[in-house]
Amino acid sequence: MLNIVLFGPPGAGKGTQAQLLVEHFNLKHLSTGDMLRDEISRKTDLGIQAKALIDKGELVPDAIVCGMIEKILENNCGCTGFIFDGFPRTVAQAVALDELLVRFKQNVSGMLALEVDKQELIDRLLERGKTSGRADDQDVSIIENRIDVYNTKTMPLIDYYSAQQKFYPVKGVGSIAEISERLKAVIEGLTVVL
Ligand code: B4P
Repeated sequence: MLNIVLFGPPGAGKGTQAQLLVEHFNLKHLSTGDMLRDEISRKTDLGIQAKALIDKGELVPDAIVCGMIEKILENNCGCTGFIFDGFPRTVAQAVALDELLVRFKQNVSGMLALEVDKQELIDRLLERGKTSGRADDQDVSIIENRIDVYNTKTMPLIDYYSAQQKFYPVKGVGSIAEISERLKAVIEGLTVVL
């Protein structure tokens, strides 16, 4: 199985690229952001709790997102692999993911990190905010908080996956098609060594 962690700051293009990669490699797309927004739209207890945090640009507690991922993995053991989009976002989540995958005799094949500078991230998210209806995309101070949270809580994952020789930085600026080709080339290299 091919298990890809698609990594990067808010606005790096994770969701955009994941859509293209799942089709190309026939993988299952797991976006914790999409799952949380689904809970919010259904006004579940979890969604109400998550909305208060997401609207401020803060992370949702590890236990909540890890529980959601565990349920999906249990129900999809037969598929060819996963693209994890926006998960893990903390070292605790990465440890939990490794432990979960071991239970299914799997591991993370590689962590592909999209690299985009801060001003480009802000411009992309504000642009999306004009049409997405996402409160967290409409205010520069909330976007900046999301980037700060990424720098303090999520960036340490680069060391975590580097220590496992699974960290692959990818330039995240250019056309969507160009970036997709860069990611595919890295993933095709991974399948050779699997
Ligand atoms: P996410 O849904 O993961 O939101 P995101 O970080 O903004 O990434 P997204 O995938 O939406 O954006 P993308 O980079 O594709 O999370 C939302 C919130 O949920 C988090 O802030 C957090 O509160 C919570 N959450 C989610 N997962 C969690 C976890 N594991 N633990 C705790 N909390 C969690 O793209 C952005 C925009 O850029 C798009 O509009 C796209 O059109 C544009 N774009 C993409 N590629 C481009 C390119 N090459 N050129 C120009 N524009 C491009």
